[in-house]
Amino acid sequence: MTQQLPEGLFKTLSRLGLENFYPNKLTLRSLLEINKEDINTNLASSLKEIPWYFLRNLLQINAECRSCVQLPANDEENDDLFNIDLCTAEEIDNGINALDLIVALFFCADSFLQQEIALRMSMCQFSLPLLLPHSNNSQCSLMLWALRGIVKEWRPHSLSESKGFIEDTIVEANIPLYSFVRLKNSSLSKSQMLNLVLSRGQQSHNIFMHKDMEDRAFKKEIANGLVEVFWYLPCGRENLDIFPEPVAFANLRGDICESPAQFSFLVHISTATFVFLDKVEDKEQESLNSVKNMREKIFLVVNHKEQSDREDMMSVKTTFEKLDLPKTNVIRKDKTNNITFFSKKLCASIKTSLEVATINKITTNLMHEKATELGLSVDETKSEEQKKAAEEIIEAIGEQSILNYKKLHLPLQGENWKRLSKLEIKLCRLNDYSDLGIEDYKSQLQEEKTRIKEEQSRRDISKDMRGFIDNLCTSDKEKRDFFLKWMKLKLDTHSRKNLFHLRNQFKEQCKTKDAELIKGLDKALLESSLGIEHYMREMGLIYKFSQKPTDDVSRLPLLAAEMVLDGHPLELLDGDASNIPEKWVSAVLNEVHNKVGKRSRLLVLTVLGVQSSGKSTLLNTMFGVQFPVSSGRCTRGAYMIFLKVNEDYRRELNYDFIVLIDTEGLKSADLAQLEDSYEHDNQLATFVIGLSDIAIINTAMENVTEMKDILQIAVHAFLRMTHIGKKPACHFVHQNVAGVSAHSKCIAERKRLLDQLDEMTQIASEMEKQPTAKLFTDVLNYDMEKNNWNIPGLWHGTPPMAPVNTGYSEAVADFKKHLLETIKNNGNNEPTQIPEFLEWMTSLWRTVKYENFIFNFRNTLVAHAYDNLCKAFNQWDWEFRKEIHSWQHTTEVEILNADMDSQVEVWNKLVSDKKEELSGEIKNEEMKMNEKLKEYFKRKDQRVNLIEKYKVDFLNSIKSLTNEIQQSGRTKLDCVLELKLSKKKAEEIQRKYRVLIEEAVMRLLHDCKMSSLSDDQLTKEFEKMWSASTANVSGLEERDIVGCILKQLKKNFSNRNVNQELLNTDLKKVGQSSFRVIDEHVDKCKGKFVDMEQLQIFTDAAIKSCTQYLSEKAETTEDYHDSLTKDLLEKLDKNLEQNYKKYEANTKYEIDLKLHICGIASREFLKMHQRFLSNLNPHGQLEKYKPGYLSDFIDLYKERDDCQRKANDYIQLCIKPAVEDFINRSLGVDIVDEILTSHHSAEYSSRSFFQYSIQKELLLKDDFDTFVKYINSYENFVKNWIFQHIQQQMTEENTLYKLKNNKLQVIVKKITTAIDVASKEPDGVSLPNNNKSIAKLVSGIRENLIKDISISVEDEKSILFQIQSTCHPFINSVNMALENLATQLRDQFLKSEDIMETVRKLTVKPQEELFRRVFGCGIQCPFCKTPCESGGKDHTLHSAAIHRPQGLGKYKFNKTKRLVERLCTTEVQSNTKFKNTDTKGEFHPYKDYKTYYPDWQIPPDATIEASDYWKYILMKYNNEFAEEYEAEPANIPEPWKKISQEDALKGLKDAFNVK
Ligand SMILES: Nc1nc2c(ncn2[C@@H]2O[C@H](COP(=O)(O)OP(=O)(O)O)[C@@H](O)[C@H]2O)c(=O)[nH]1
Ligand SMILES: [Mg+2]
Ligand SMILES: [Zn+2]
Ligand SMILES: [Zn+2]
Repeated sequence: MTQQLPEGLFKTLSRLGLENFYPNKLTLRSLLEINKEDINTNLASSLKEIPWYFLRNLLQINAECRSCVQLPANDEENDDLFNIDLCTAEEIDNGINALDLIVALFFCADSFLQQEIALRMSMCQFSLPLLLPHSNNSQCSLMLWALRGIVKEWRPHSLSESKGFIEDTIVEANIPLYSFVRLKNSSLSKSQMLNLVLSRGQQSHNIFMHKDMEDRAFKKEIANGLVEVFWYLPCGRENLDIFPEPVAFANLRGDICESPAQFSFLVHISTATFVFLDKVEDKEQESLNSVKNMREKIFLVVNHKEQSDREDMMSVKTTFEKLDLPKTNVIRKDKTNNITFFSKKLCASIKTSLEVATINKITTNLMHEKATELGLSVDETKSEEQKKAAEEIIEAIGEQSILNYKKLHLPLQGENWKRLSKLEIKLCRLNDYSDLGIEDYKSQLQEEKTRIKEEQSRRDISKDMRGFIDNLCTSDKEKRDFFLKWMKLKLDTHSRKNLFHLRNQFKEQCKTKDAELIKGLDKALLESSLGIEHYMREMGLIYKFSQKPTDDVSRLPLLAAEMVLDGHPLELLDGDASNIPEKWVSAVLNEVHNKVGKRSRLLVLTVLGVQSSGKSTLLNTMFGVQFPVSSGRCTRGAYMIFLKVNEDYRRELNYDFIVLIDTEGLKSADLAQLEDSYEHDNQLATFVIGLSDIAIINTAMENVTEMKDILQIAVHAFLRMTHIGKKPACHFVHQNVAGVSAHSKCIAERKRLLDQLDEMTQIASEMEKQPTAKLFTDVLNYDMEKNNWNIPGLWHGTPPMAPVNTGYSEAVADFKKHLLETIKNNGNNEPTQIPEFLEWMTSLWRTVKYENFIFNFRNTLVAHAYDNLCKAFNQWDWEFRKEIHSWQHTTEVEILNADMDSQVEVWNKLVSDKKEELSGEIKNEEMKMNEKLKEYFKRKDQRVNLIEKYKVDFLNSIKSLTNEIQQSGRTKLDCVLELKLSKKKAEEIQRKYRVLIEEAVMRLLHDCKMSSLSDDQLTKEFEKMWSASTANVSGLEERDIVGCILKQLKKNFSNRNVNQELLNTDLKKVGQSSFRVIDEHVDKCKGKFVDMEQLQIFTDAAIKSCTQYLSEKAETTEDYHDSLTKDLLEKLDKNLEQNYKKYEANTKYEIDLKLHICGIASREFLKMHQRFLSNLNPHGQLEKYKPGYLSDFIDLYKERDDCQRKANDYIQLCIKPAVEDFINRSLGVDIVDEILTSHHSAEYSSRSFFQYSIQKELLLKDDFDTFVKYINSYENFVKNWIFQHIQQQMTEENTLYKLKNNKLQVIVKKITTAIDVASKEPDGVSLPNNNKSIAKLVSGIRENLIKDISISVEDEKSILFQIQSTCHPFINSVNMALENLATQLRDQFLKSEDIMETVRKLTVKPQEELFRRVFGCGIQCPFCKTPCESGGKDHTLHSAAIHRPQGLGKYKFNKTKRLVERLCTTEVQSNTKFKNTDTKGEFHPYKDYKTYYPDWQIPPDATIEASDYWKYILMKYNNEFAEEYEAEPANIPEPWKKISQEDALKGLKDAFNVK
């Protein structure tokens, strides 16, 4: 391609580095990408940079962009002044002719970029190309298409009076054209002359480029033959306007002989053609002759120079005669009059010619025709087909009203759609239900919704819509873009014509402030507007409502996705209906997500501000996009444009797209008087701010009250966002602030602004019932310096002739640069991808529809983030506990192994040292956990920013976790000490008798040696002796458990003024029968409402929970300890504290209740103590050794080797219990670990998932009794559930056996090693093989195991009594016996089936660990009794994913006794009221439940299906529940009856975000 280019063109293009873009390969799309260069403000430093610099600046409407054609002079290389070669070479490389640059860019730009360039050039008030020379000069083209996008407003003097104005596409506006051309010899510059003609006062501006503009002029290489055009437009003020009517000027570059076609074309379409000349050459004569038939239109402008020779003047004269020109058609510039004077003369003559009424005005048709006739090409022909297609659709509109047309052809967005939107709001507000029950009302609305949806889905796609879609469905993107552009152009023209009057009327009426009229007009305007967006909206609705999408319909999202990626705007919020087509937007954006390979990190940038404050202009200037700009738009809503980030820039910026959201219709001054506008604005602002990463608040300082309103709205929105964890960056843009002093002046202004914002924040936070925010900076990261931007006014002068202010463009560019840089440096948070964006969109919109935004926000992203944190927290929690359990284990063994002969004080000291150590240990773990939490909140992948506000909860949880562990750890140490003391007592007794027995055995042996006796006889003798010696063995003394408990109870009341006498009851007698609440238990003051029944229910539950605790404790093999009673009473206190105050129960109640419970406790604990003592009982211990002593006796008598038997006894009686103890102490942790890593681990991972698992299981099990248990004895139910679960898990694949066996192996190995070590002297030599070494060996073994297990010395002594063997055989025997023990235990493990039994004996109880993990705070919803499932140990707010119909929590209507079918989640959004004991029987609105239950968070259900689960349960077991609760069955709303089990399960899954 490039080879065929003419040399000149090729040279120019390649100098500019554009050769690869020729022809028309440079796309607008590619220029819209966010680029590294966007923040580059350096001047172009090489020729190849020039085009890009120019385009970048032009797209930002910087009127200085043309100055880049000249590179900065390179002084250093220029020191050789006289080197001529060098000079010229440099000249060439140093710049380019500006016209060449523009022509080159038009050659390379695609049709859409051409339009964009033209539009921006026109905003800069540059001349525009009308005819573009073709490279090979064979054909030039008329740039109708390129100019079509330009729309201007002006006020001709004929309309000055009426203040009317005209708005039109400039090329279609029928404006008279004056052409300026020149001959080869012409010394006057037409461009300069035109600039002079068109300049007036301040508005002097280089519209046309001319030689004198630059220091050095560069020769035109390719721009000859270019015709530029410029439109002069009046503003309607005599003193400012040069011409009273619009006038167009054309300027042909190069002389006419070079471009005869252009010349001829211009003469044909112009009102007048001015030919500039000094003299006429022969060839030119011919050219001029060719237009002789239009000679009246030709004017010769002759420069009469001083030294002009006669010959030149003669040539002019000849021409004049030959053409037979009227005399007035020659204008002579004399040497005396200067150029300005001459320009005035020219101007005057144009003015006169304008006054001629019959002046011919050009039309696009005429231009098109002439161009074709003269063999010029027209750029528009390329898209002829699409033009026709668009016209066809427009023609179909015809003369009918737009309203009518829309009804027929775009029916889906009509009344039904609006009604549907209203219904959705109603469903969220539930305000005007009448006599219907609220659930019924809700269902009714739901049904209407369904009906409308069905109705909508039955409509066929209209012919026009089909046409529209068909035209978009082309694989050729260019064709599609052409079609869209044509549609837009045609629709705009159509609307302009139709809306003109309405708009003017509207403007008039706004002054009168007649709200009714304004409302009417506003409606009329909305109804009459029709743009592409309406067709696109319809497309979305077709998709939304189609129930069984055909192929045609299901490919629509893909189509729209392509368009989004091409930079077309997508409607996000339909402001007409106040709704978002969620399904459609999601489908489209998901397609986008897929199309970009699921890498769609979005940066969302929104601009908010008063209508017509220049928001769209700002975005357009900043990013080169085309949001509709106009002073009279009447659309509302929000549109978004996706801008790709350039491939190379993505890594750096960390985003793939920048999404711009432009809002329309916010706080439009005219509409402010309409009633619902404030709410509408609030919705819009909250919604878009919630979606944004960056929000720009655009203010035009002109109107302070308007600005205040907008700020107020924004502050509300920001406040809401902090609550839900979003913190968009916020920038204030102050428009129309200029001047150098602005900055310093503004410091005061800004301070004032900040003060105002602070004030608004306070007001807003009170309104939102979130009074924590005091300052604006509490809500946002706001920096007075960095977040305020002053932007000078857009226009430099008075429109329409004013160019864009360079200051404006530069300030905007600066702002953009700053934004991109901060984005780049702000890599903290994980960027949002499309799916998350959609999630936000849905949840924000859902919440916006409710009145109480803050309390109603629900978002699965937040829920997920929270759930993940809970999971992590649970894991840390367990790690913490495990660490402490393990420490505890070692310490307990250590204490038990402490020297038995020491004084009690020594042990006390040991234990208190250990308590210190424990504190240190715990502190350490606490620190670790805090660190983990901190680290977690630094993570980038968990969306921690959303859950920032829960951080405090979790920090507190760590604290209370620490306290709890500390407490229980200390108690355990106390218990061990207690155990040790009891053991000591037992052993002392045991020792006494052992010595006695052993002496007796020796005596007996001595006696018997005299005679020879059989085994039987020996045994008999032994028995006699045994009975005699052990006859008086005393048992251990029983402690006064009842007394202990009573003491604790008194202690519990010690700080309070109660009659101690009351407490001196005989505990043994109380608590035998059930506890009844009596009148003396409550203070029945006047007017107070006390519900005795509720108090009884509460009391029963409290007692139940205590007895549960008691039986758990009493089951263990441990001894009673005072801390158990203390814990019990504390538990009860906590329960009372949370609940009983509201029942007005008094101290007598408390005393009676506590006595009752302590009575039960005294019996349980006594049993426990007795069992413990009987396990330790010295008599029993001695009996254990009886067979041993007997064997010893016989063996001694017979002088048999006792080695093997002794070794076996040693293992069985000393080692085995220790081994079992070891397993019991450590197995609990292993079981928990096992369950937490098994395939069921998820169920315990977080409270909400646990709830989900249980409820799912319940549903599938489908058993009424289980439901009753779950609802009414929740705690118990959960415990049983867990226990059963453990049982099941432990049985599966012999898990328990495996775990036990693992432990066994560990300890056996340790023992083996201990034996090995003990069998050697410290220097490694074996112990001598004698009898004495055995004692050494045995105590050696014990000492080696001192950290692992505890072996009783007393037992050892019994076994080693009179051992005869020598050491080495004994060692062998011990090893063998140990092996046997292992086998024996293994067999025992395999056989043992009672897992419950095993689990009960464990020191660390797995069921308790798991229960603690999932049970949470145990608080239940005050309305429906659903348990709280918030995470952490301490949380500020209780919450539950789904609530239940209140009847399930035993609520019934007073009158009818029917179960209440209402859901708290519905009531909190309605106007209903409740009364209960908390409200002292007064009615209180549900909406303000926080007054009574500030620590509950009950948001409305996200969807109507969310509570299907419990609706289904109530529906299914309505009668059973009624019977169970002694009530009448609930009134089930009709639609609930259609809910199936699958629906219920689905609702459950949705509510818990389980996929
Ligand atoms: N005088 C003046 N006009 C402006 C300025 N910014 C925008 N405009 C014009 O105000 C009108 C409305 O602008 P637009 O961007 O559509 O405002 P939006 O409704 O906030 O999006 C357009 O005609 C703009 O040309 C400005 O700073 N000064
Ligand atoms: Mg706008
Ligand atoms: Zn509830
Ligand atoms: Zn809670």
